[in-house]
Amino acid sequence: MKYIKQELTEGILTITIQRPEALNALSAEVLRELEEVLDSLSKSSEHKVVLITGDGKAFVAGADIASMSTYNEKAALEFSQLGHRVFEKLENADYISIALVNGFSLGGGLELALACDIRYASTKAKLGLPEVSLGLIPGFGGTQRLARLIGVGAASEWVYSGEMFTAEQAKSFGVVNQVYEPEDLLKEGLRLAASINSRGRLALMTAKKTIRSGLNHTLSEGLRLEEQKFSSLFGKDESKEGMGAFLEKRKPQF
Ligand code: DAK
Repeated sequence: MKYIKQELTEGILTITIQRPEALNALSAEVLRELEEVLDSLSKSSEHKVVLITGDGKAFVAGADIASMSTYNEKAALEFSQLGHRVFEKLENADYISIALVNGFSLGGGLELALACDIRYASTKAKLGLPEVSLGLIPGFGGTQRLARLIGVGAASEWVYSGEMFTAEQAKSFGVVNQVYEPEDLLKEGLRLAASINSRGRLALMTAKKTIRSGLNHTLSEGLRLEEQKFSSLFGKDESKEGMGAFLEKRKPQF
């Protein structure tokens, strides 16, 4: 693969977007490679948690402006559909994804992070949706996922101003979960990943699906969904082991 590196550290997979000469900007080629990696991960069902980061000083500085500048409406629609398809695969994947936002995370780069389940950022990160400064709007889910994550008012500030925010500001908006010094980002990401990895896969995936589907329902429908998903775990090997281990005062083996 030219643009995506995959690395295992203590059993945890890190996917690195690697196109540093363009600050890891997402061209169609980069998106297709990412899709290939996501497809192979979902086929193998090997990982409960995956880290995603960028090489060099950027996480991802956006969709590739050089390619986009040549697009007509049809090509732009195809590009947007490609991005949506890839990011939806990530969002709905059978593992928990953690974005390690090591640097610039702009436009499509922030949208990639928003499709992940959890975001940790380095103090060096700068985040934003600068599309309006290019005469565009976010095209890989930014208008929808950011508003769902932080609310319409806050998302409106990000989308309409096109400004870049520091990692601390992004944390205060709720865009990122935690902020760490650059040298600690991977270590903290691996620590969180190891914690998630020690939990039961079925419980993790059921929780993820319940949170994600709940967003598309009313509260009352979401609560009914939770009843169903919660009860579906009873009688399963995993919950027998989890509750049994608690009662036997030992660590569960998932
Ligand atoms: N695309 C292509 N190349 C990029 C890039 C990008 N998004 N960002 C940076 N680069 C390239 C630069 O052109 C430069 O290339 P060379 O000149 O060396 O060949 C190299 O990366 C290093 O960048 P700089 O020299 O600019 O580095 P600085 O540290 O000075 O500045 C920066 C870093 C991140 C502030 C700056 O590079 C910058 O402002 N980059 C653009 C950020 C941006 O506007 N990102 C949002 C892109 S728009 C849609 C689908 C998707 C989208 C919208 C619609 N539909 C199809 C409807 C999504 C849109 C976006 O993501």
